[in-house]
Amino acid sequence: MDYTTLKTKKDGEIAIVTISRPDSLNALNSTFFKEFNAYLDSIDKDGNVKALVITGDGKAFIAGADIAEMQNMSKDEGFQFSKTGQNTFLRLENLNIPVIAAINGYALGGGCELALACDFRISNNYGKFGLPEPGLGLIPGYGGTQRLSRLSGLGNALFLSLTGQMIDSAEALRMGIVQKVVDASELLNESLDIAKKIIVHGPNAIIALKKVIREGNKLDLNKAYDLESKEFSKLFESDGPEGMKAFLEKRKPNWN
Ligand code: CO8
Repeated sequence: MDYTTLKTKKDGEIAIVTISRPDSLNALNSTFFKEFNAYLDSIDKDGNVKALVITGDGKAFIAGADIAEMQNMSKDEGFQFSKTGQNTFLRLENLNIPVIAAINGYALGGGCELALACDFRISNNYGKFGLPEPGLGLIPGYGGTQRLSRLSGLGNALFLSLTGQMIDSAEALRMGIVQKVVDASELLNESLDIAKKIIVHGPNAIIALKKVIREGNKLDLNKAYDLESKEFSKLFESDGPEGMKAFLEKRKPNWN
């Protein structure tokens, strides 16, 4: 498929997608959501993608949902636009491969929300984060109100969303919103290096980790421990035997 809002490529088994609407700082519109879902379909079909890196074209990661498209929406259209975004970002969050946001500039509103749906975030020193929606008379509508408070705590979520204040990457690191800050020239290489370190691990262990950490976070603690034991034990019938055998034989595991 030819995309108008995305640039896609692969580095070995790692897919890289660049959100590309530079004239509007990569603002998310309906076409983006259609194309991004088609792109996720293509990753599923490919069968040989082990990690996904998401970045933005130009000086922005994503400056939010497209305000020009939203301004004339009715209440019902606004609800639908919010649900489309929520469903897309839930799909992203639930992919069974690691997803890294490589944040190259403004990550505002819906752009910050997309980053929050990734497994973790690497930012360059130009990264800027914020939820400026209340200044537009809106609130975040792609799951960001819930993800930010779970990631960074109620105080930080309320502070950032009520003030609409933009913070830099150092502050985002301090709040636990990004996990690493690197020089601008290193952003993509560093993100790919991290992805490469992850994908040598047992593929079923990666799926189990994402499931246990993400689902466990929503459960009562005892139920979360049960989920951990269940997923841990299942690995004794998939990646575990080969991983442990390879360690004892002082060789790299062959996950096939
Ligand atoms: N939507 C549409 N166009 C945008 C957006 C956006 N979010 N952000 C920037 N643009 C456009 C500008 O209008 C401008 O277009 P033009 O050249 O035609 O005038 C172009 O991009 C360049 O932008 P600026 O000239 O403003 O660039 P600056 O470097 O001066 O400023 C900023 C950069 C600070 C990022 C500034 O552009 C800005 O404040 N952008 C808006 C940020 C924002 O408010 N984002 C939140 C949007 S709302 C949202 O995301 C809600 C998500 C939940 C939706 C739920 C569904 C209903």
